[in-house]
This record gives sequence, structure tokens and C-alpha cells, in this order.
Amino acid sequence: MRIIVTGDIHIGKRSSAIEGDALFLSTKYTWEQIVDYALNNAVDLVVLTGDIVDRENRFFEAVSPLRKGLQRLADHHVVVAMVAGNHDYDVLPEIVKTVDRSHIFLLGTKGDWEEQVVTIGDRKIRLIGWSFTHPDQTEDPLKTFPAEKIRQEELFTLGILHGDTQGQASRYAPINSAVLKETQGVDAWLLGHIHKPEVISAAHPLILYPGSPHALSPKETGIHGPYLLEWKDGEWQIQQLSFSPVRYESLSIDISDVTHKEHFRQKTFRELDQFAQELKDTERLEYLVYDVELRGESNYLREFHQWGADEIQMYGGSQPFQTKIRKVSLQINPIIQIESFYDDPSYMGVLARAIRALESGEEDNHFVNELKKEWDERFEALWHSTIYQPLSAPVDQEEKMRTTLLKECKRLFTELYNLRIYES
Ligand SMILES: [Mn+2]
Repeated sequence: MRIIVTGDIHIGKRSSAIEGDALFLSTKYTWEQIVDYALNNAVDLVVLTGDIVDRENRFFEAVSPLRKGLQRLADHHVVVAMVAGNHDYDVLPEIVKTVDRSHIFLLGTKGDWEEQVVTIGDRKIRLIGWSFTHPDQTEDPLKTFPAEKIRQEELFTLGILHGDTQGQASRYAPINSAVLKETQGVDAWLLGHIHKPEVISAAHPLILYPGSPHALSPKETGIHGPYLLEWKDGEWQIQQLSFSPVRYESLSIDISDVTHKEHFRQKTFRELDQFAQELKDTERLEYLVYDVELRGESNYLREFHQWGADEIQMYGGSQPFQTKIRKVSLQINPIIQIESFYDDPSYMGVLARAIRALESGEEDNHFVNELKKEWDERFEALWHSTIYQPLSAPVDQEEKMRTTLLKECKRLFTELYNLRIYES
């Protein structure tokens, strides 16, 4: 028995942070790929765990591709089982009404758990699911799960649910994965809502968030794609298919040993290439979007700012997919001996002594005391202006002031230090 599980496709959306109107950027493209895969690989059952359609474009862009895909699956007698999520609780029932429903089951649209027994090959399978009926569902749907009935009737059972395991305060059907683990008689829980793929339990019952099969934004890093499940000899075999045509990645590069532009370019390009090289096995990648962080210890802060903006952007990659650097951020600590400026009469010395005072808590530093006085005056003025009346006073004003002043003194110190280096 071969099962494809996916959810949170958000048909109607496209991957962000990429310009152009290439077909593969739209999530409907990945939906079509999933249908093709199911038809070409003898898949028996397709499970869709909700938020298949995105709320924003639910009537305009999504209806036709979803309808077509479902109809193609139905024409080939592939069973489709699904539940609705917070994005498509209204549109999904409408779409399902318009297709051949002998093999398509949208479960639990009346606010209750609903089951359907289907026969696949020589095996009877119970599908049980619960759907959103409103955009907000603050109640835990597992509270009404017919646990006793499921436990007593011995049937191979798949539970399908769109819900949030990340806290009981969630507005999106808060559920507890410990409760799922304890449910007897369920062989797999197939979940939707969370876009990051996660196998919560690989044993019995299997508990799985397939995640979004098509990466939608730079927050959705890593592999995205549907899961192929096979039940063989009493256990689950799980495989994620890397279908997403877009991949977002964050890459951190240590530049501590870099001292000139040519070396910078060589080093960063090499690391970008190396990472992309590892991705060449991913099945259908069309576009790789990098967020690069330059990290380490160096006094060439200003250079790295410049090179980060200009040099890295010239990276093209040598892979069969396109690559783009979305942003470059710096986490570089300057290598400066602040102590050697303690007796310096210049502004550098003033800042060095202020940093020492702020770090050790000494109270007789003139410069720091002036800064604190100004902070108090400004804060007082702000506090008494009418705009801020409804705000409550921050709890630890003293600590906030200290950390802010320390950060600013260090920043200024580094700036001056670099000026001295580069002007000499
Ligand atoms: Mn959702």
C-alpha cells in the first residue's frame, strides 16, 4: 500500500523573494507534480491535511487547478482523503462538490469526527478526520475524538487532522502530540498546519507533519516535499520526496582569515558552491535562495559591509538551477584590545573608559554619568508626552539603559578604531 501525504500547499500562492513569473513559482505547479507522481507510481491513497487552498486567492486562482488534479486522481481510482484547515474551511467543500466523489472524501466538515472505510487492494482501511468549520478553532478537537470506538473495532486506521501542536493557546485547533501518541487503534496521525516537515513519532502510531511541499518564503528553509508512506510487514517506511522547485537556505561563512577582496570572493564562492553541490541530488530544484551570514573576528568591518553588498552578489553558481543571494548579514566581532586605550587622551580613550565603567559598574565615570543624565531627561520627556500615556513603564529601566549605552559605546569605539586603521 503506497500513500502520499501532503498538506499546506496553499494553492493560489507563490514563493516569495524571487522576481519573475516562472510557472514553477506558483504552488499549483507543485500540486500538479504531486498528482503526476501519484498517477505514475502506483500510489493507492493521497492524503491532504488541510490548507490545500490559500485563503487570499481561494476563488480566483486555486479552484481550477485543484479541481483538475482531484478529477485526474478520481479518473484513475486513486483514493483521496482530506480535511479542511483554517485557510480552506469554506472553499474546500465547494470544490469537492464539483468532482466525482466515489473516491474522494472530505472528512469532518460538520464540526465532528467523521469516518470512512475504504478498500485498497485486499485491505480495509478506516480514514477518520476532522475539519475546520471556522477560521478560528480554539477548542482541542481531540476532546471529542471517539477513542473508545476506534480502540474496540480492529481496523487499520489513519487519523487526519489540521491542528497546532505548538501550544494550547493556539487559535488553530490546539492539539497535544502526547495525546496523539496514546490513542490506541490509530496506525498513523497525518497532520497539517505547520509548514516545517516533522516526523514527531516514526514508531507506532506514526505521527507526521508533512509540512508545505512547496517552500513559500525564506523562513521555510530545508527540504520540502510530500511524504511517501508504505506499510510493509507491520511497520511504516517513510520517505520525503524533495519536490519543492524552490529552496531557501541560510549559510554562515567564517571570514576570520580573509584580508583582501580576491580572497573574500574565492572563499565565499567556494562555500556557496560546496553547499549547492550537495543539493544537486534533490529531484526538482529550479531556484536556490541564499541568506548569507558572514561571521568571525576581524577588523575589516567596513570592507565586509562593502564586499557583502557587491562581491557576493556576483555569484552565479555552476549548478543546473538558478541561485540568488537574498541578503548578507554580518556577525563579526572586531579584534581590538580595548584595554590599550584606557590611558589614551583621545575620544578612543573616553569610550574605552566608558565601556570599562559600564561593564564593571563603577559609578564615577564622568562621560557615562552625562550619558545617563541625558537618557533620564529624554525618557522623562517622552514619558510625559501625551502620545505615550497608555504605555506602562518598562520594568528594568536601569538595565536597559546600561546595555544600550554599552552597545553604542562599543559601536562608536569600533567605528573610530577602523577610521584610525584605514586613514593611517
Ligand atoms: Mn493552517
